[in-house]
Amino acid sequence: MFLFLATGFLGCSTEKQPAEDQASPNVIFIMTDDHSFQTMSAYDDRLIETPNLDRIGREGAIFTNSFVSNSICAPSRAVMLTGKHSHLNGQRNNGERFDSTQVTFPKLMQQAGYQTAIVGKWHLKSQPTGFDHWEVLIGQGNYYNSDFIINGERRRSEGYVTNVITDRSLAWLDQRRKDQPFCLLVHHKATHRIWMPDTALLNDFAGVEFPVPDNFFDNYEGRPAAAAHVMGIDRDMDLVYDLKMRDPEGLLQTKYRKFYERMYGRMNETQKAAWDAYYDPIISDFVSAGLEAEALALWKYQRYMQDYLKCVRSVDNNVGRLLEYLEENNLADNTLLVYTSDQGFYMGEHGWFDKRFMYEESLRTPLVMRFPTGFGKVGAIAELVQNIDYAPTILDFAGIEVPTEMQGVSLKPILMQEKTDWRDAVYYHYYEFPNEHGTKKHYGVRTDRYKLIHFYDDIDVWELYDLESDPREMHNLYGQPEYQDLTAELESQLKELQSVYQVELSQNNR
Ligand code: SGN
Ligand code: CA
Repeated sequence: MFLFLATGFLGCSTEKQPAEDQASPNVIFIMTDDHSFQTMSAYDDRLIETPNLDRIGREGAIFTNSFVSNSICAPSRAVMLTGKHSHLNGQRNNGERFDSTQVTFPKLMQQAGYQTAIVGKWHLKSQPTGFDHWEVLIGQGNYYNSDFIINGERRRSEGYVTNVITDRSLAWLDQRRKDQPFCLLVHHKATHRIWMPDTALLNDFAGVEFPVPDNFFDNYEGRPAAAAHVMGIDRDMDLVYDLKMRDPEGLLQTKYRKFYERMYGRMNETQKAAWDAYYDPIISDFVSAGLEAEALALWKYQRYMQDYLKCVRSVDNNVGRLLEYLEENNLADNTLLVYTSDQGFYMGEHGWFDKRFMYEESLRTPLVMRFPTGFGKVGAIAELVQNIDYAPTILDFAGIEVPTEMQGVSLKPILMQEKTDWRDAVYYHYYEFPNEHGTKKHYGVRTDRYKLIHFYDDIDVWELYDLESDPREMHNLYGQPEYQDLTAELESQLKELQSVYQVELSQNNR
């Protein structure tokens, strides 16, 4: 399958390897954790500029309708590896253990002669399989001086985790065998809660007042499942833990002081000094301001944006380092480069942080790709794509047959502008309940214009949205007489998808 032309160099980054020498493209799959499309400027430039992430899409393709199938971490990772929905790959929620004997795209690539590696967040409990090299964080990992399991051995890596994951990825690229194509998964911890910035970026965005979403003070009318949330910036975002207000007297109300102390405590003296120099004045201003109610909620939103966006900037800078490396090492032209997140996130829309809901902000996820020379269209792709499609797409680019058991489909025909019948709806199913954010179990269907959701288990509520007239999903149209026909149509689309994807709506797995 591969053209193995011995180029005869090892570990010398100045020598050029002609891209044509290798018939099969390399793959670099970068995935962040909880990075919202609202904070990637190619999608939305109100909050931050992300020149490096945008560049991937500009030189390749940007998917403007990219969705996940279950908006939470471990399930999304299992979908990404297997190309199957959660009920078939077995990873319905974060608590389960991934069955690592399953067919995954890295395994198939390894069998086909690729060198495979993963660096960063794994979160699937079982040991990674299908990788020649793996160095993964333990559980969620830590922002500072995190521990990694490197091919089975535990080691602490000093530094800020986004920089460390990039350093380790580049180190692996340097020492890999140069006569084989490779597939490298770079899985960042950022931008996960509690959004701890790199000390080097703490002073970025100084004095910036971020625009507040127009539905920040949502009252959840007509949406009881949304009303039952535990992810409100006003009520549930913790001053000390989430917002780093480590007041010296310990008077601020917090449920999680000891968790924050643990994270703060991981920093070395230099890191702590930079941290305190930035946060201490904010803490004293906050304590003396005595904010309440709406003013407090808005202050929290601004602080949340400050921290979150610095984590995004660090991702963008580090993706820039990786892009530079690919150019310097003559790898840019024969590498399929993918950037995505395990799901989207709320930037204050509906008053929230976190994800899980089938509403747009967490159903969508950023997705940009840059292609090996000769492949792929440049520009915006509006087709409805989903994370079940990643594995088939990568295998297809690598020239490896896509197993029929994978439920996603390769995006390559769209990218090659080959005429193709494409899906007109995506299926979604979220299972983790009870959970710390109160999100009920639900499933649903989304077409290019409409969305039908059924919340179930300890609740039985349907929601219907017209995304054209109500992009913020504030008006639940379900049950209104004029929408009866549309509802029936969407219900039948939903049933059809459940049948195609082999979903059994039994009591425990609806
Ligand atoms: C942690 C977070 C939650 C988050 C889940 C899932 N709490 O439990 O806010 O929803 O992870 O996130 S924290 O106190 O530990 O930060 S996921 O991305 O891993 O699915
Ligand atoms: Ca996540």
